[in-house]
Amino acid sequence: MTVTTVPTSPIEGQKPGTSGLRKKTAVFMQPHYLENFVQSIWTAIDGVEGKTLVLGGDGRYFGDRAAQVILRMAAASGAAKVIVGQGAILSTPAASHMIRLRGADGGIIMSASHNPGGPKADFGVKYNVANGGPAPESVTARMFEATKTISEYQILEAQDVDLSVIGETTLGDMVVEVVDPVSDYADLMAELFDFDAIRDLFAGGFTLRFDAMHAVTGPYARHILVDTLGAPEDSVVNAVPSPDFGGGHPDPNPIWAKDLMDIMMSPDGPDFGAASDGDGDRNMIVGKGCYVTPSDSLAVLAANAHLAPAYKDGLAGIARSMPTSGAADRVAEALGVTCYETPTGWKFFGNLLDDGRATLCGEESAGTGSNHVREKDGLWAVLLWLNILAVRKVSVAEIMADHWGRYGRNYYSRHDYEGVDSDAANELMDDLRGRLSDLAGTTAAGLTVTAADEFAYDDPVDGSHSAGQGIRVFFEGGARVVFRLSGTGTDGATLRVYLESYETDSGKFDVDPQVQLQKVIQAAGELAGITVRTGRESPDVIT
Ligand code: G16
Repeated sequence: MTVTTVPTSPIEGQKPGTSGLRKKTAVFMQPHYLENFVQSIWTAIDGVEGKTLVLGGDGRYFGDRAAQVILRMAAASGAAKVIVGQGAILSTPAASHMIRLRGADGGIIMSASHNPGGPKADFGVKYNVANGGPAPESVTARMFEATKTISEYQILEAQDVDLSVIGETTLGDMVVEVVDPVSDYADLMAELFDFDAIRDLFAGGFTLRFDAMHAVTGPYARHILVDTLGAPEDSVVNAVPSPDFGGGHPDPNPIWAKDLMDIMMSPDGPDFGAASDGDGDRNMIVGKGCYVTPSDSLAVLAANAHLAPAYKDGLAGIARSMPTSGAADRVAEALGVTCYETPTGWKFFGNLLDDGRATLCGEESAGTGSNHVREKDGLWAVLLWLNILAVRKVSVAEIMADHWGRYGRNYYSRHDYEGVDSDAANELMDDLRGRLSDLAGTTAAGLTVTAADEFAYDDPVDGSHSAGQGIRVFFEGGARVVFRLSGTGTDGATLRVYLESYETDSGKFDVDPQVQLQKVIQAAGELAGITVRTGRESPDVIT
């Protein structure tokens, strides 16, 4: 087999975003596009010679072809071994676990996460480092630099590797090991949680609906929830991964998982509902008649984690992304541990987890996880909830009422304006930025601004500094609005407006968040001139 050196030239726009490089599938399928980026990953990590990598993805369109290219490029550049999920499938948390379990040097995950898949939708590639977590900014910056100067890449001339058969084979001098994508991950979950208690819960008639959204968690959820824990077969729905996610949008929120929401809000709905996204790292939690926001879910999991074997000795600390609500901070305070506030992006939790400063992490964008891997983990969150419910023997609604009674309720909502003209979105942010120092003391929608700034983060472990991470406006009474442009979209710009207020009056714990937050919503619109600048009267997605 021969190694071919292919001349190429830089392709614009290969800058990794919040989570790897995400583009339209057709863009990724252009000549040299994937190859340029993969070679740039090799450059950023000082080559792959002699290294062991993990490779997998969420099964979306083009993943099978991309896997063959990545394997041939790894072989051409001297990698010793690539461990691949059967059929090129690995959920993001399972890939993170595999990297750690096998002591691999890193891994490539082919996914655009919650973005739709298919020839007209999105594809993505991200690199995870040896701790199992997303490459930190220093590494992604080197990747981007390499994409700007690349002049050639190396690829092996070879036939496709059969990724449907578990076992070892070789590609040139490189070993390719095809592994079952589910079993190691399932073993880890069995170590963390009290599976006997969850089995008893189901045996006692507890009902569950897990919506895999035609994405990667289907096989994982079937194996763990149905085959191992005894949930009825029909508890896991949309469980067969498809390259275009059944034509759907595999984002577990009340909009895109509306079927699940409708069932959970019906009088004869199951006791517990959950959904996960394209690559299995996000989760949505719903009780009967009770949606749990991701921010609240993090707080409840933190307050109750000691009920699961893995966390019985308590938490070293909690970490949340800045736009996530302050609900977890109140739990951290009660537990006497630190709650770290990081920029959006799971990569920022890596150092805190590695350094033993945080045990649980979470984000408003439907991500929760712990130090068991270095990615957020959808099924892990579902299992921790089930473990807690199995021990406490109360409903989700009762857990929430109890939680708010103790800590107060952080009302929370995120309004997304999608596909906004990029220049208009940038001008909106620039204009706000320019007025930040003048906002304190002014009022908007009758709310007085107490402080306003642009969030920046100094990593307490490696001292790295990340600026420009979202504009925050604080109001009297504990309300807050955050403005940020998404780093994961592929169409124009997505303006995210994060809205929060705090309530301690238990008589006001059951208000519709959109009603409770009405003034904050109005203030956000006034402060940023959202309608004028974006031309939108209302958000596209409300979570
Ligand atoms: C990724 C990141 C998350 C982030 C989310 C949204 O999630 O891993 O940390 O919160 O994107 O980011 P943005 O607001 O920039 O779009 P995923 O599930 O898409 O990989």
